[in-house]
Amino acid sequence: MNIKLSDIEKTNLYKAKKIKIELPETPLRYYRHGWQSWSLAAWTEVSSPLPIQKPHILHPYQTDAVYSLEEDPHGSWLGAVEFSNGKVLILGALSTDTHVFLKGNQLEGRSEADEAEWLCAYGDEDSVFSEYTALLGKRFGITRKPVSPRVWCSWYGFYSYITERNLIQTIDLLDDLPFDAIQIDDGWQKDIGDWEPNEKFPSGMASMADKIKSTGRTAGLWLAPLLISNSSTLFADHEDWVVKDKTGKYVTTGFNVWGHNIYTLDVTHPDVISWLVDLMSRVRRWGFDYIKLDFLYGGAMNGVRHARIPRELAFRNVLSKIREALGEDAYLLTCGVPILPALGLCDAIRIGPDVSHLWEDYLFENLLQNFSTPSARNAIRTVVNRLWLKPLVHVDPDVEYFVEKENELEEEHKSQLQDLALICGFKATSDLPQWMTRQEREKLAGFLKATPKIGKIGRYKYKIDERVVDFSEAVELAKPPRGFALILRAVIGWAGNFKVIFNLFLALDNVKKKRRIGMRHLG
Ligand code: 9PG
Repeated sequence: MNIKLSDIEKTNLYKAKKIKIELPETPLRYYRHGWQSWSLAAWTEVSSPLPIQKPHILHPYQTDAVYSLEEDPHGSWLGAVEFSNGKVLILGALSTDTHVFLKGNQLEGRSEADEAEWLCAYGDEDSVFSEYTALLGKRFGITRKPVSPRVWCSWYGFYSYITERNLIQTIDLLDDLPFDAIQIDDGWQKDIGDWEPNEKFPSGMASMADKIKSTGRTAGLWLAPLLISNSSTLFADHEDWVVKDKTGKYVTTGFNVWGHNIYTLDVTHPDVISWLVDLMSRVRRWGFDYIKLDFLYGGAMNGVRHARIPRELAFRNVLSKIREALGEDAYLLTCGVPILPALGLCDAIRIGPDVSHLWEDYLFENLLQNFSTPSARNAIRTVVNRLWLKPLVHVDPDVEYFVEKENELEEEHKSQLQDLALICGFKATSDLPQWMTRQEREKLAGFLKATPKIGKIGRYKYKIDERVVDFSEAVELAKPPRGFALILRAVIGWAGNFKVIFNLFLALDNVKKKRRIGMRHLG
């Protein structure tokens, strides 16, 4: 289907497998919307398009691998362009399994499935995005929970070095801080796929949930239920549940964060679905009512599945079974999740990459122009650019920091994270009470209690009560490297594609993490 911008009165809906809108002039900027939580969402300059993301080994982790090598500006489900008159044209799908490209002076939407429904709207940025949001809400549904809980999450405090003993100590020290939920993150399980407590949790998960609930809070638990490690018992027992590609090779769901090869379960396999349903019921029986499901993109990756249905639809179907098994009364946060297919089926979505106690990561951001790796700045950029999702679902910007210990963020950067969380209306931290000074503890308590009035005054500018906050600097994308840095980038980008080198890099990162939380600090 071919349309001209002049055909678009204000708002139009079309049904097509492929739709092309001819633009009267080359737009100034393109709004690129990444596939899953950690993928970049940003307005990019059409005159200097972003290069193909490096290193390639990270593509399955950070992008929709099907489109990772596309050179034209592109994104998942929607794309928007900004013209010299400041007006914005949005092309947004109301169906899963769709992708948008900017090819010269054409905005093009494509569906991997059958005909998709598309919204084209032209006008003021906020109003065209609101029109899209309103239609998405009608088609996909919105969260029914009025507010999101204030969460203490274990990840950035303990990483996977969490133990029952340290957690109990932390819970006790959180004492009267106004958290509604305490969520145990990665590190409690036997293996990816074997969702039973490991030897660091000798009392078991029901006992941990009881401990949390005895403080009057909701117990939360992290799982990556769609992933499977080749080291797990699940893999040994059910190798046939794993998604393979057309040549019969396992689809790699990323590199081996947990020290093994990580694959993904076939979410269309009836036995996998029953296994997932059982798992969700077990977690509820243990006593967890706040559930963070992570690395969900695995369920929508390209591959051969039992049922031949479009990959994102397959994922949406299984998420709806998961939701049903958890029950509407559970609070479900999805993470590492393809955004559109999750709408209406969860209460909150992580809408950016991981934060970190570092503002930026020179190697990834400046040299490789990779904006999906953990850093405070990367998180802020993508979250600010995804705030249009707020009317549909609670938007999780990841955690905020308050303590100075083992944290390299400047006060100003910590404040930016905190302000963004106030704007999102989703508050969380992993700061260890063991590390807090009295003032830091008071600051955190004040933040958790605050309910300011939020107003938007520009693309990146907000008002929090009477205070103006501006994220314009944070969202800027690092310019492509020049001179020697360009050579360095080529070498590092190339070297990073070798598993051995990448694993070495990961091992070093782990040493740093372990040192940072060093159990010596915990007494
Ligand atoms: C637990 C964490 C936390 C965090 C999630 C997710 O290697 N990686 O590319 C990578 C990306 C994200 C990530 C971990 C590793 O973080 O966002 O909040 O739950 O998993 O493992």
